[in-house]
Amino acid sequence: MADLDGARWLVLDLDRPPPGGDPLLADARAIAAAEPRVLDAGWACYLAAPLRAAGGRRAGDAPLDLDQWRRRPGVRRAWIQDDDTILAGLPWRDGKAGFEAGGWRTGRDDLLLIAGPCAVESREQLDEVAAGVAAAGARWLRGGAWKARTSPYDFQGLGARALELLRDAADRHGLAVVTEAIGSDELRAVAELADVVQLGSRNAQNFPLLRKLGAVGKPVLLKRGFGCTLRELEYAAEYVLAHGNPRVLVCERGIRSFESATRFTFDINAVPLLKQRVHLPVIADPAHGTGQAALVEAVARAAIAAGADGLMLEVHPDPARALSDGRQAVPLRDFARVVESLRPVAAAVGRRL
Ligand SMILES: [Mn+2]
Repeated sequence: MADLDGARWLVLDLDRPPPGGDPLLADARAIAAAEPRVLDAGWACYLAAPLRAAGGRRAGDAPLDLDQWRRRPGVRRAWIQDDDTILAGLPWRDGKAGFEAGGWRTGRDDLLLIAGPCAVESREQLDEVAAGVAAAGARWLRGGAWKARTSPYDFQGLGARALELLRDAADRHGLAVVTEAIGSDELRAVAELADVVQLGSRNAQNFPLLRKLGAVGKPVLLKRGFGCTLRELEYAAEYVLAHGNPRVLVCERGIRSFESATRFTFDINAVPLLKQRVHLPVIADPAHGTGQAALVEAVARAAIAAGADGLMLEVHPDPARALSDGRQAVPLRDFARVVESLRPVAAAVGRRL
């Protein structure tokens, strides 16, 4: 977490498209040169344009004439902000359209349902799951190609072959593909075949990878690290946004607590808190958040009631034989019933599923 040290940002939302080269920096320098008092006064100056950001900051709290900045050519809006979530924070969204990710449009009433096995195990397994979850209303097919497993002797995933299977099954059943890139090597392949790139909980603060996700050209689903604060999740999102990718979704997937009755503790607080702090879609993962299939439905309902924009569920045709995370997988034969049970909750909070 950044040490704010009393520093504050002057955020300038520039509405002129940058003209090439490193134009934002040029803009920043031009404006700073024209307004030396601002820097002399110890004010941090952060100049941001759509998808690009540059600047520096210094501690200080001299009074600042915001109106003077708002009158400058090319400056659409100007405001002062204390924290570093400049592009992820709510003020940045104002007046900007949402985005499209895997056929789903953010900022609307319809909830995003993501479902699939923890890991891609075979063509047959994946095809059966894809058909079942598509029929029940899922839009994205999940499934691990490379798995970041705790033990080196656990199933590590089918790798590149799984990506092809995902693409094929998703295309046949009208789904989009979201799958995890566990490292830089895998990222290239995932970005090519998947519709949405997932960053896993164990990589939540892998800053080199977060920077690369900024340039990946596909939407990114960021899972919260199970040992990360919400502020750290917000900053992970800010990394991706600041490195050029405006399409970021954040996912609460449970944190490690003293409680041992469940695998992780789903942090229901995270859902409304993130909605109040960032403009990014908030997805809930009650499978990893509980680790128990019998709890998934209830926690999924709670997450929708709390304001989640989507759910990610693990589904398996035969959980007892799953190669990973079988205990938290909803059996495929139960999936449609589980989704049905969520619909009244969604309707009660003005959402559609
Ligand atoms: Mn899993």
